[in-house]
Amino acid sequence: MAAMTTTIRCQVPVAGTAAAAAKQAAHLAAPRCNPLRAAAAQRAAAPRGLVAVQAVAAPPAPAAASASTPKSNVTEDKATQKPTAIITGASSGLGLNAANALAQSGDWHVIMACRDFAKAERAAQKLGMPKGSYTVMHLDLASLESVRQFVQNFKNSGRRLDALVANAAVYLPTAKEPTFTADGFELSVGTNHLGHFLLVNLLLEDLKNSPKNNPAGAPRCIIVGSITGNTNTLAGNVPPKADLGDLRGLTTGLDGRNSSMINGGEFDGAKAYKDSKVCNMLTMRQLHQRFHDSTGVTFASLYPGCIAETGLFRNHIGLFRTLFPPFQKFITKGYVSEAEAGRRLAQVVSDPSLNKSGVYWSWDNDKSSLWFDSVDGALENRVSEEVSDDKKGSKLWDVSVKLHNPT
Ligand code: LMG
Ligand code: NDP
Ligand code: PMR
Repeated sequence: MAAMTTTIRCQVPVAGTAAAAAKQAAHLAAPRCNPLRAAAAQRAAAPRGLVAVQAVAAPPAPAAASASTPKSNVTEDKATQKPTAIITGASSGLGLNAANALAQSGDWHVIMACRDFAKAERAAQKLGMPKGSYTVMHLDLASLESVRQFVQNFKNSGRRLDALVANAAVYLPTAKEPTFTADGFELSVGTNHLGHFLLVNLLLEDLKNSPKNNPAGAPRCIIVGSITGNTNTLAGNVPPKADLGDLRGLTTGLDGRNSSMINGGEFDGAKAYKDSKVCNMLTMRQLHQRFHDSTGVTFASLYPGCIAETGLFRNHIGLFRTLFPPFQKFITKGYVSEAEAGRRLAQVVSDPSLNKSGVYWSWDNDKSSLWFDSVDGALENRVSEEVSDDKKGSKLWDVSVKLHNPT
């Protein structure tokens, strides 16, 4: 194992076994070698690869802790610790309100995985989240190195992991030109999909090893999706529509040299966001198919409703931000408050009745259901043709693995 560094060749994992999950994680643990940053990556490659591979293969060794990877601060036996949920992007909107709902329940310890420490702490205090019910940890999904460092820090903390929520996202509807993550991926797909893809893979083993005595009954991994990525809905038909095509842009690196869009087309920020949501839902379905049986982890996605006042729209024009909430409240009736959306996400994390894996959950705001299989207000929803295309999902998985670990 110790020989695994960036030089390892990417192998497509054998689907459906826990060993495959561990192997997959070990491959992904090696840092991506961006040609533009080859020198820097080379300098940092060996130690980082080794640390991450060790962490995946065996329990973290406290002796290896350094200033940036703190020593275990939880010494209690994992089985007696409070169940722990990691929520990315918990400094505002949906993630913050879900963190609040879980923390206030008294049943969960929440790790708020955020790029802006101070903002997250202020937000938690403003909502009155009880001291000791949460920990803020640094995570910038726009940097794969930060993702790996976060995982290392979490493992070193000695905490158990019962739920992982991939919630953070950026939406850049007015951008004329693409911007890129530290690793050179278009920012929306790089953050919303590729950062989370690595995070989930590196933490799958911890979820699998969860002591299982949590309110949900089994460990859960939730990836937030959306209606706008599903073209079987009216909202999903507002242009520009999501469409991953044959993934030719993603295959060539999404770095703007060939294309910054997954389908190889011209840059469009609104489309890139919707495409990233398709990736989120496809990834959830792939995780379910590859790992549910072997790990016992429940994988799910959701559309929590249109939370029209969150920070997601910070980059939209002022007129949109003014008109969008009343439009959703009074015309589409798709509006939901941040607090209610947070409760919905918390329900998907913690409600024992929502234990079905591979599901995309939604709620019917006015209760006149178009959908089916109602469980405690949450409905098992249909996804679009593209999101239910498991061949495409499998290809997305393989290309995403390669992007994290190119040969
Ligand atoms: C782009 O604009 C933006 O340019 C981009 O920045 C990004 O935001 C992107 O998708 C996000 O949208 C899209 C633009 C063009 O839409 C608009 O926002 C313009 C507003 C047009 C106003 C129309 C009148 C509506 C009356 C309400 C007025 C109240 C307040 C307005 C509030 C505005 C905020 C939203 O969009 C269009 O082209 C307009 C038409 C889009 C309708 C598409 C519907 C297609 C339906 C096809 C049927 C599909 C069947 C599906 C079946 C599902 C059944 C379950
Ligand atoms: P917000 O902008 O309020 O929250 C997004 C969060 O993601 C923020 O905490 C933000 O951090 C964080 N974030 C952004 N970039 C990064 C990064 N590089 N690293 C770490 N964290 C990052 O939006 P919402 O609450 O609306 O969005 C949350 C989720 O809900 C998203 O997945 C979105 O797609 C989904 N969603 C939203 C809907 C809506 O109507 N709003 C509808 C359907 C789905 P910071 O505070 O530092 O900016
Ligand atoms: Mg949309 C019919 C219901 C409906 C719902 C539930 C949403 C949700 N939207 C609906 C309809 C419409 N929207 C219609 C008819 C229009 C044309 C006027 C419209 C427009 C629109 C715009 C311009 N809607 C938007 C935008 C955005 O910029 C948002 C977006 O697409 O971000 C990617 C958005 C959204 N509409 C929604 C939801 C949930 C969004 C937020 C995006 C998301 O998180 O997926």
